[in-house]
Amino acid sequence: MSDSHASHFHGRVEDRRLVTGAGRYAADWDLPGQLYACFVRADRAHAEIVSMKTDKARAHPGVKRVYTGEDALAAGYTQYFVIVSYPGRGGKHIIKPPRPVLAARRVRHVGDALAMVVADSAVAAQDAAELVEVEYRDLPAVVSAEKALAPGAPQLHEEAPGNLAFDYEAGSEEAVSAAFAQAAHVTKRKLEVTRVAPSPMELRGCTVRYDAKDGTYHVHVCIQGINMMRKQLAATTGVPEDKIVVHAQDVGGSFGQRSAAYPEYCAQMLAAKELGRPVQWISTRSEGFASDTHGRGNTVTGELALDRDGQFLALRLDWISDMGAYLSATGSASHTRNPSTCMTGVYRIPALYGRFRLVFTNTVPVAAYRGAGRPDIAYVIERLVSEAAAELGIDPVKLRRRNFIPKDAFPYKTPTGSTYEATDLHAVLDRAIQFGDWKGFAARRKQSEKAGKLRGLGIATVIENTGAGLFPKDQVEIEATASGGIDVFTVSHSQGQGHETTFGMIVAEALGVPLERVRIRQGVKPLFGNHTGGSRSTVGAGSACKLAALKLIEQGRSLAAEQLEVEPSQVEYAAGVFHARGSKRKITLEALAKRRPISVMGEGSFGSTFPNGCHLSEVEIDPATGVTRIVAYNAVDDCGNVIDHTIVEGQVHGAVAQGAGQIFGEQVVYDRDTGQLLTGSFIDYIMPRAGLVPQIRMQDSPVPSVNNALGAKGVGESGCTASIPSLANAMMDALRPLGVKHLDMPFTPARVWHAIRSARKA
Ligand code: MCN
Repeated sequence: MSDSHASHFHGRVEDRRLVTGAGRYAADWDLPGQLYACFVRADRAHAEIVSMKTDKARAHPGVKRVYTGEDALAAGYTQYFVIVSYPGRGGKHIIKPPRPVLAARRVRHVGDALAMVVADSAVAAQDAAELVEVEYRDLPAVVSAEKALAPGAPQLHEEAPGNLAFDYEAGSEEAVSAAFAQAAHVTKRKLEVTRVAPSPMELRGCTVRYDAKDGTYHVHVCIQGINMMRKQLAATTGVPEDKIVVHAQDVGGSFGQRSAAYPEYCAQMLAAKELGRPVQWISTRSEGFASDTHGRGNTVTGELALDRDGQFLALRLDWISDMGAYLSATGSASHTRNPSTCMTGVYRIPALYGRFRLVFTNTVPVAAYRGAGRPDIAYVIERLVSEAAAELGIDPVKLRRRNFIPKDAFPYKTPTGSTYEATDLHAVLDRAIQFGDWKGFAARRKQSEKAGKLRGLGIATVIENTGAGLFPKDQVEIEATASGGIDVFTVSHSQGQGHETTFGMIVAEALGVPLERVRIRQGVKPLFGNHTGGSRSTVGAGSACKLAALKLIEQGRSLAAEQLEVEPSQVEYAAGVFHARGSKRKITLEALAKRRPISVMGEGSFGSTFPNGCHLSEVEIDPATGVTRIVAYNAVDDCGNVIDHTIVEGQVHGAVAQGAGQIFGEQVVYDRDTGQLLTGSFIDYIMPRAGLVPQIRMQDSPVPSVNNALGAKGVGESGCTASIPSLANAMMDALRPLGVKHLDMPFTPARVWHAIRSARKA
């Protein structure tokens, strides 16, 4: 992308607002008369609440009311929305134990909210919250999903015996067993996909106002889209969706985490109505670590069966997901349907079988996190493939090529029921090995060796499904206004993806008008459609933008025909102007809209797209310290037609940085005995620093999608999906020659150093 970059781009439309401090985030709402909430949170992982004394807190100056779990139970705010509606093994459905929005009688993770103090000021609320006295009876805690499944483990919910929330399977167990019986070689690994804390810059926050006149709740909150938020709030509170108005302007990052209607928001709804004043709550960063959903958290045993020639015969997975103490809206789909959808990766594997178990533990709930299961499955497949190549002494590129789904097999129906749309895997790989100078690696490794360093080359060839969504269609409304502007209304909400720019470009290009005339308005009209997530907005809302723009031209054509006194078929349109064919008569779209604003709706159902790519990475390890540097990163992606190259580069760059973060440092750690959160701040939770992220070089190798009006495939998550396996494979490539057989992420200096020392001793 950078190489062929001849962009007309002069910065994102939203950037001036955002970098000059003119953005409006959750904490910027300041409603007249607003009160402030502070949550009392569990300081332990698992305990019964024996008693709670709130009298001192209630007597604290400025305090209006203290809410507890009993209030949540009395209101009936105990249920929550979970996307998964499909059955699992044996036709059994997912178990959703109740979760009162303030924990009642029992707390199940450090940070579980059990009381809410509402006061005149944030300081008063916080001071009073410290006066709430809780007497607990401690219960044993379990923070590992595997341990939670073991007999005799502490039990979190009586509704979920054995802590098992859902037992799901995909593929054919029989076919896989038969294929394994024929295998000449089996590569087996148990792999950790660590639990991480998505850490958007903006802290989570919400302000709720209740309008007693019409019984409407106005919820000002950081979101990924209004519809998903309303649906969830309604599911918990029983308030009809049309009585919930969600307001949001700018959102400072989400990565899946802001899609949930968290319990805090519902507790605030309770208070805003009862107290008759708006109630605001803004999280702190440490509170966020203990109450914002985490991501990933899978332990996967994978087995790849190959024949004598290195052809893949079958893949078997035993996938155990740590869901935390309660189910989030998205986590259970992220760790069942999403990985099973792309379980064959980019390979023709005749037999697939995966068993996916979702498990409750005494930890923060897990939800979708950039990629939502796709990086996890790509990691498992790509590590197995590279390990198999090493075990068999086959070049990892050759092994991949040998097993790629051939170009003429697309659209390709996978054994787990997906239909991959067309792409050209060999073209992507060819370009990548040339771009990343695969052949020159041996010489570069020698150079590193001379300097006393270990060099490794990692490859990942990955595919993921994006698009589709909870709501079966996406709507966009466009209005040509009397003031000459083009207003575009969407319910998809940008959290940093630059939709004001790219959606604006789609409309501006379809209408042939300057981008400055187009204004993207997110979440202000209650349209039908999906939230931003699953890298689906361009495919969904973006396509609807194009269809709406084309419809606007058609609508304008009929109106212009009346003005120009010709048949509509005689009216031509170009660059904002309607002409009567064969005459000089014309009228602009602007002039038409001045007479009467023109409003149209574009809508459609757009299926999944399957972006894919090959990322080559090189690392250099200092064996004396275990410190690793990423010395090269070359990405080739097929995301179909690109709307804007700079934005796509930014998306890939950010996602690769997140992948590198997970591979080299990020990990949520709980004390395995007490269940205390050990990584509750950025001192202990290692975010990727600028120095970790190398220059990321990118090229595209597009095959346009046939599933949507733009020919685009999603790109927002693909950098995570590819970088995690690519970097891990690079690490293993560097360490394997020393005799290191296995290492899990994160590849921290200490872990790498220990692995090198143990291998040398052995
Ligand atoms: N784009 C493009 N050409 C394409 C595909 C996309 O120009 N062929 C542009 C789009 O128009 C959009 C951006 O790239 O401006 C991402 O588009 P898309 O792939 O459709 O993904 P979404 O807009 O649906 O974004 C969701 C995706 C997800 S799921 C997560 S998580 C994520 C991500 O995007 N969270 C982000 N990127 C993020 N970026 C920022 N800054 N902050 C987050 O929270």
